[in-house]
Amino acid sequence: MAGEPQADCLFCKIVAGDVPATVVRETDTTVAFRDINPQAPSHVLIIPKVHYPDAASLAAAEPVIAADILREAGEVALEEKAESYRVVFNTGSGAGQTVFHAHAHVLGGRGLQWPPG
Ligand code: IU
Repeated sequence: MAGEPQADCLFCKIVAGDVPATVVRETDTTVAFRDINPQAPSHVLIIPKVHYPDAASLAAAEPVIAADILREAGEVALEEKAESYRVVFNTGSGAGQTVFHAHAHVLGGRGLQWPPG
């Protein structure tokens, strides 16, 4: 069923506590944890506790939770003392998505180039 945990999903396992992660924030609907392969001095992932394969499908089914993720991005940036930061939703393998459970990357702590690669 839509939103239900998927047995083969790494981020569902992190939500369940079955795979360790360095959690920095948690709400009723989201978990924020440090990326294991950071691309900036501060690189935090924010995921919904429900399973949807990407940000757009999450927003279509659960718009309030999608908004929770954006609000959490601001809270993470504040806690990380990132005055400027970038929120990225890689969507599709051609855009670099490797984990098909919706997630926001929050990157900060250095200057960020535009356009991204
Ligand atoms: P992507 O947008 O799907 O490529 O992002 C997935 C991220 O998940 C990527 O930056 C990985 O470094 C990160 N990650 C993680 O934090 N912990 C893990 O166990 C695995 C991937 I696998």
